[in-house]
Amino acid sequence: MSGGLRRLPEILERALDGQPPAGSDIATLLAVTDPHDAAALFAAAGELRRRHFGDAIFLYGFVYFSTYCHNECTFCLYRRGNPESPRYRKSLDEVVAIACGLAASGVHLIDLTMGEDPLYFATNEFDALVELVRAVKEATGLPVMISPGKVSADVLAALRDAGAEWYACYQETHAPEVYARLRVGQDFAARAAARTAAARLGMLVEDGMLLGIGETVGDRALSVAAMRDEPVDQVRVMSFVPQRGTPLEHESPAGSLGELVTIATMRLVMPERLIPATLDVDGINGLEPRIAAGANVVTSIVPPDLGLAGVSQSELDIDAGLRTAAEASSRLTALGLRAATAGEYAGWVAGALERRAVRR
Ligand code: SAM
Ligand code: MD0
Ligand code: SF4
Repeated sequence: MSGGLRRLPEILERALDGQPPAGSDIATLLAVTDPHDAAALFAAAGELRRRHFGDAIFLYGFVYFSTYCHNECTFCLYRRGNPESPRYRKSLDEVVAIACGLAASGVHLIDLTMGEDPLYFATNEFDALVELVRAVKEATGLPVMISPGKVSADVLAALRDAGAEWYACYQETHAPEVYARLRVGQDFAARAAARTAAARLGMLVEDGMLLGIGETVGDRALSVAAMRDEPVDQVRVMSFVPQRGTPLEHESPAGSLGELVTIATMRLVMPERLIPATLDVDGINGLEPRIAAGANVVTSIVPPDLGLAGVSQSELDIDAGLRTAAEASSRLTALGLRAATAGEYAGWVAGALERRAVRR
């Protein structure tokens, strides 16, 4: 056992005692690979999740409504010019119908996600997007998250006024030199500033990091600490999944242990924040280990047979009907947990919005 890991029991005990790991202890946790150490880490993370959220898990419906994009992120299937990318753009009526179906299936939030679609970005004209948010909000009555890429504060304010409670925009890595190889040609500080602007406007915000894109454990620790210090309410980690037709196509996929260890570390560092268990990396079989590592939101629930894609797994488990609220709920029950009620999630959002308003 290395010197760092000898400290593990002490770090976990302190975290359970209300002292979140900080400084070099974050990297110590992120470096866990031994199965016994990992099990102890996950148990502590699960206990902290239980204290803050009980046995209730939130469910997010995912609508990737436009896969057109002007950017060239090296990790992404949907980057501009990739002939292998499925391209489609759903109409407002289609999106509303999809969102209503998701709402009826029991999800707690609708995540409206798009590439940086030239339809809006080329003309800097986002009125149609604002109308889309308004229509989905009106038809479902659910909290709405918008994942439009990097947009201006004015656009964010209009999206907020149309009913979007949440803005998701992931930095991927908080190490600028790693970022430069991923989000080629996209300004590092401007992307982070979009999140800050959203928080100042009183929106809830999500940031996220990717694993397996050439980062070190130190870079991962930098991301966890950066997200802790940002005004963000939901913090995500996803393993990079290599995509056909992209510059990183032949990289080897990140093993899943790193993502689980990162979820658990984030739970210890930020016990009260929302942490996704995405179905977009390992499909429905990825739910159980991520929840066991301390996640409390199932994301990337996608209705089957509507021609909708995931992001990192464009097809896995979608048309098989396994990325559904019903399937997620039954997997949660098997873990002794349950899908939250709509009221529980709406209550959490209302409380978070209130805290955000006070901090402004
Ligand atoms: N286009 C918007 C943007 O980039 O902000 C929103 C959607 S984007 C497709 C959502 C996120 O999916 C990215 O920020 C990235 O974290 C994740 N992602 C994309 N491709 C991925 C891949 N191949 N493996 C893992 N995660 C990926
Ligand atoms: C997910 N595939 O929830 C989606 C996506 C965008 N806000 C979320 C990465 O896992
Ligand atoms: Fe476009 Fe988002 Fe993919 Fe980057 S991650 S290429 S911005 S869809």
